[in-house]
Amino acid sequence: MRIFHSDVHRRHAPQRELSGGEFMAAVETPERVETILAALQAASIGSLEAPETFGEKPMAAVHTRAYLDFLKTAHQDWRREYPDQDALPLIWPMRGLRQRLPASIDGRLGYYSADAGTPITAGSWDAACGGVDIALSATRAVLAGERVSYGLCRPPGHHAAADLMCGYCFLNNAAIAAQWARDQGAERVAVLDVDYHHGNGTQDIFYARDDVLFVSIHADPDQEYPYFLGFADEAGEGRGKGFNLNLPLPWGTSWPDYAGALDQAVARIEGYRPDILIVSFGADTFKEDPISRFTLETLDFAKMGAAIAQLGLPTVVLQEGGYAVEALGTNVVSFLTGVAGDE
Ligand code: OKP
Ligand code: ZN
Repeated sequence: MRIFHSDVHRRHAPQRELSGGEFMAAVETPERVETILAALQAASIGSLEAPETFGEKPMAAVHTRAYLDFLKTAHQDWRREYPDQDALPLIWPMRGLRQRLPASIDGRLGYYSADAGTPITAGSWDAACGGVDIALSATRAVLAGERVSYGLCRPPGHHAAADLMCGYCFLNNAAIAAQWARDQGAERVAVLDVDYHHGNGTQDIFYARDDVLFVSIHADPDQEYPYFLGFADEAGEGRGKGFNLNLPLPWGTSWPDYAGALDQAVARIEGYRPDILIVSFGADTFKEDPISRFTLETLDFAKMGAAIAQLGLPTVVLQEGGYAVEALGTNVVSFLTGVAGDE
């Protein structure tokens, strides 16, 4: 298995995040990647490679130009107004307010975000671009004939929409990879999102399209972040009707119920006959995850991977969440071992 990683993610290292009404130590940290790398090396599960550079064009096929330009200078613009703090929004253009882009950095932060839980630091843009390069390098490897590749993306991407940052995500690595695979000639692309949280950004980006199927298993948004998307009745719209499948599960879900949902997800993907499968993999379904409430165990990730491997599809695994840092590397290796099968 070809594995892609780089150190540029370290440039995104928010110290604190706003959660539960107070500033807490950030959970989406550079240590996440370090522990995964260490476990990958110990397991000698594949070759570690540096990503190639793809530039902004593949990003602009998914995100708006205005959003990319905002992100690129957001922290610099913020620093003209504020001392050395991470940039955070505090007001959004919600019901009854104008959908109009203001000049002020506070206004623009609100316009281009969906929550106050996604701090922008001086190096966030560079780190996010590095994540995209990793995702695209992993996708290129599979398009070139590798059966499975893994992109150790950080920051994660699946909450980011065309012009919204959200839930620790800035650029939607999986969506950019899916679109790029289409542009490289893949006719049908399936995205399977098994992160604990619904991939609202990915769903939104492809909601009206039938050339990218989005299937997600996640915590019920009635109980869990992102709260405002990810319900079972969201099936797609227009040409995309029938090409979005949400399988929400309640807090406390353990392997037997999870496996049932995974069977449905796999059956839907099989019926779609995609040329390539992109997996948004989050290990935050783990029982000890500090911000999540499913109860999967380390060996369940291997079963999850094996169920996905049964599809026999060219498969790109991209890292999303997973915050139980001590077990994170082991959980990722468990999953990848399952996906790799007998290779
Ligand atoms: C990103 B990914 C907890 C707040 C949680 C955002 C969670 C984002 C998860 N009090 N805020 O899907 O793993
Ligand atoms: Zn998550």
